Amino acid sequence: MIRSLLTLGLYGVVQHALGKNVYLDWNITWVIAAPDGYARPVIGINGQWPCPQIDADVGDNLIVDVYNGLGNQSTGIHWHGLHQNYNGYMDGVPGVTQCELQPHQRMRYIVPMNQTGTYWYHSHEPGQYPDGLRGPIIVHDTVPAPFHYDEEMTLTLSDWYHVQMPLLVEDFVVPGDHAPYGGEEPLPNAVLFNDAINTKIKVKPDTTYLIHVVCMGNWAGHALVIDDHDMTIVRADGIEVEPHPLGPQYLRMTVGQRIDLLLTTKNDTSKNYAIWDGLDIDEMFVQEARSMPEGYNPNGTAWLMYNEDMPFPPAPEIHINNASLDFLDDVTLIPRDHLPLIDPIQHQLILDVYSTTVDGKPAYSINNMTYTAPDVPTLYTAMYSNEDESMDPSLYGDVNPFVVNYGDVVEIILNNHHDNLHPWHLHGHDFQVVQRTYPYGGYFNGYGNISATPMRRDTIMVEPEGHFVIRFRAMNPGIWMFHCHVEWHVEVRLMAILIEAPDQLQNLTIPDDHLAICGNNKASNWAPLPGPL
Ligand SMILES: *[C@@H]1O[C@H](CO)[C@@H](O)[C@H](O)[C@H]1NC(C)=O
Ligand SMILES: *[C@@H]1O[C@H](CO)[C@@H](O)[C@H](O)[C@H]1NC(C)=O
Ligand SMILES: *[C@@H]1O[C@H](CO)[C@@H](O)[C@H](O)[C@H]1NC(C)=O
Ligand SMILES: *[C@@H]1O[C@H](CO)[C@@H](O)[C@H](O)[C@H]1NC(C)=O
Ligand SMILES: *[C@@H]1O[C@H](CO)[C@@H](O)[C@H](O)[C@H]1NC(C)=O
Ligand SMILES: *[C@@H]1O[C@H](CO)[C@@H](O)[C@H](O)[C@H]1NC(C)=O
Ligand SMILES: *[C@@H]1O[C@H](CO)[C@@H](O)[C@H](O)[C@H]1NC(C)=O
Ligand SMILES: *[C@@H]1O[C@H](CO)[C@@H](O)[C@H](O)[C@H]1NC(C)=O
Ligand SMILES: *[C@@H]1O[C@H](CO)[C@@H](O)[C@H](O)[C@H]1NC(C)=O
Ligand SMILES: [Cu+2]
Repeated sequence: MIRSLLTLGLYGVVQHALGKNVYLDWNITWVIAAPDGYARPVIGINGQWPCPQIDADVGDNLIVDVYNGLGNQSTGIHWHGLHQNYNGYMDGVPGVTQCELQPHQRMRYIVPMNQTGTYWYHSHEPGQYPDGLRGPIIVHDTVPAPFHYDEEMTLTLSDWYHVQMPLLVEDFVVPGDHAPYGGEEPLPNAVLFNDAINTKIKVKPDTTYLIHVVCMGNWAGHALVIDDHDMTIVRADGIEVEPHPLGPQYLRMTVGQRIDLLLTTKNDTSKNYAIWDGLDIDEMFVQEARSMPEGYNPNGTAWLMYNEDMPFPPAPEIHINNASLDFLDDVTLIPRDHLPLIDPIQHQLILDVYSTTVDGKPAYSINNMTYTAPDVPTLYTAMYSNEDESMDPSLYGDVNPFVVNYGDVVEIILNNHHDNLHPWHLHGHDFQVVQRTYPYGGYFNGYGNISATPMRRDTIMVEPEGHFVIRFRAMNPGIWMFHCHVEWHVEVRLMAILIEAPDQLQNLTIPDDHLAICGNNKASNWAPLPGPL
């Protein structure tokens, strides 16, 4: 006993001593940019857009001072995929873990870089990140990776719009013919690779690259193909997996997901090769009974550039529309640590999701309730109530609150009663994906042939009229969003709140600068109490 305590203490000290601070000073402002040739105001950082990639080593502390220089919009920055153990007030979700950071206000985020792999940051102000406020976070390991590579690169994928989100949202969240289909999402104007079109990625011959692919778009899923090159998956959402060569299968990613790939270039530098990104029209656009306008191109092309003097060929013809089953099923990946199925479950949550209307406007419901933003951030409601009160879901209002006890093995079953797919993201955790149906695979009706070592990730797609089952252990007291990552669907309130061990939150201390921004917020009638009750 004494020995293990000592070891723990020492481990903590060593970790602290090794880690460094990665300090960033951000002024968030409007910048004019033309990623696809069309100039428009986008949200950038320190006068730059694309927003910078953050690189850190595992064990570092990321410290970001954020000043909202936008003038006309509030913000809040979320660190997608980073677990924030006992640190949930740094999760960056306005209305949930903090007040909105209003124009001319500033606040500091301190985020431990405690996981290796590929993550990203983005605004969590509803509808904001597709206007540009997003970027990759790469957390490097301090020990050599279990797989070989020579060089690293990042590839971001995104759909892109010419019109700013507030205007698009105004047209989207209206009563209309398309209800109850959750509104008719506007079609993107472009497909971006590394926030540009016609992107040429210079590569060296006979070199193995570790490619950090980050899917940071608004809506569509992406199918990624690199002509005549095999790719091997080594991480999904930061979780190392048994190396999985894609072979003839396609890689499909939803918004929010990250995949780390190994790719070895050819010896021969006489040719360039197309990279194809097909937006997921099959299940996302067409299901909405939408007809594409004449000439609409849902595909983007970039290139692996071996030789700038040689031609840049068109993308290969890919038969993606009839080939849903040719996508790699990410549920078949095996985590390298072989963490066994967490069992038995202690708390099962069943979420039945419908698209519906509220006051005639498109909305989604979970168990017949639609999320309504609270006046006080839900984390503060939990923290400033007493332990017993905090466990009562009715304390939290219409935020689809799901209260779980500390240490419980939680299973979430999500039945998607909508004829469209949705990428679900859980903050504060990764989770085991116990099962997921194919499209129209029906609602939960018992377990199928489930893996003894299930895949873990933090964002998982549910297919139309199908379901998924995920599990995790509730060891991270906090208030965590569980939501569809499609920003259109956040606008129509497709979200729930996991209220995890709220009776352990009373002794957290919210930094003064986080409380200070609440002053003239929506939560103006609310003043934090001096301490726990
Ligand atoms: C932020 O940037 C804007 C635009 O360049 C500038 O006007 C403003 O003074 C900057 N604010 C801070 C606090 O750096
Ligand atoms: C906010 O300011 C930007 C930059 O000037 C402008 O393009 C945008 O239309 C404004 N948005 C709103 C909602 O007023
Ligand atoms: C770091 O990760 C370990 C293992 O997942 C976890 O036990 C610990 O609480 C984490 N610490 C922080 C500060 O996130
Ligand atoms: C590259 O060239 C070297 C030497 O010519 C050869 O040994 C190697 O097998 C080649 N690699 C590939 C991938 O063709
Ligand atoms: C998009 O790519 C697919 C697959 O290669 C192809 O069938 C389709 O014609 C392309 N669409 C357009 C508009 O180019
Ligand atoms: C998909 O379409 C291609 C080209 O039309 C065809 O060759 C292939 O057999 C089709 N696959 C399936 C599963 O229908
Ligand atoms: C939810 O609403 C649907 C449709 O209105 C209804 O059929 C169903 O019984 C309701 N479910 C619950 C649990 O109330
Ligand atoms: C269950 O899944 C495992 C791993 O995918 C597979 O090897 C096995 O054959 C499956 N069993 C049945 C009964 O389908
Ligand atoms: C906070 O309270 C919880 C339970 O009440 C306890 O487990 C935890 O150790 C406390 N943390 C600190 C830093 O006091
Ligand atoms: Cu969705």
